[in-house]
Amino acid sequence: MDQGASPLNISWHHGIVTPTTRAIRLRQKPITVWFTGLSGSGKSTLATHLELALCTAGHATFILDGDNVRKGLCRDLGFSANDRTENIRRVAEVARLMNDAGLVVAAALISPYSQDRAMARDIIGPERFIEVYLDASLAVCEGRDPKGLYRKARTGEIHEFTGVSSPYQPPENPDLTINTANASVQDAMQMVLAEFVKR
Ligand code: ADX
Repeated sequence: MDQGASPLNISWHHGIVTPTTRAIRLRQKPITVWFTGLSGSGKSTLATHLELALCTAGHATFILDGDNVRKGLCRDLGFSANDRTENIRRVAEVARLMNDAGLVVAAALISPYSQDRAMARDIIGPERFIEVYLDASLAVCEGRDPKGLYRKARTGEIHEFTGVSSPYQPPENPDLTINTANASVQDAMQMVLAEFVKR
């Protein structure tokens, strides 16, 4: 992202303590693991288990979960394409600040549009961004329906529901794809941790 002069006459004020210094202080490389997939594909579950594993190993972490940010930071946003783009933009900006603070971030958002995920990668920085696609079919996710939302989407009680009445564009070149219909949470975790260590 451009941190130089802007048309609003705002320029980036550099601190004396740098992101590198903060990361060294925390003895870790700040990364954002970005989970994308349909509702019910296991994003929040994996993000919480990843955080537990990393936290237990001594890392400083934070989870940015779509459902949670939509209760505060993004409470003014709905599920139109434009609102989802703005949702992803805000979360990506927060992830970037958290990475600058030295934290390892797990982001769990449907993030259904390829363009929005590319924007998130751009905002956070490709070297800090791991895109994990939770590849579970609509049938599997709808079968799970942990929040009863697919049922409501089918009866028309919820509009623009991803997979039912709103599109999901699967990533073409994710850093990692996990089929959560077959893999256990522990298996999936091992795959994510392996990718994390690789970085
Ligand atoms: S995103 O598309 O903008 O990335 P996000 O991950 O923040 O979505 O929020 C998705 C969560 O909102 C789902 O887990 C679900 O609980 C809830 N939700 C409510 N309405 C919808 C909808 N129309 N489409 C998808 N998710 C919805």
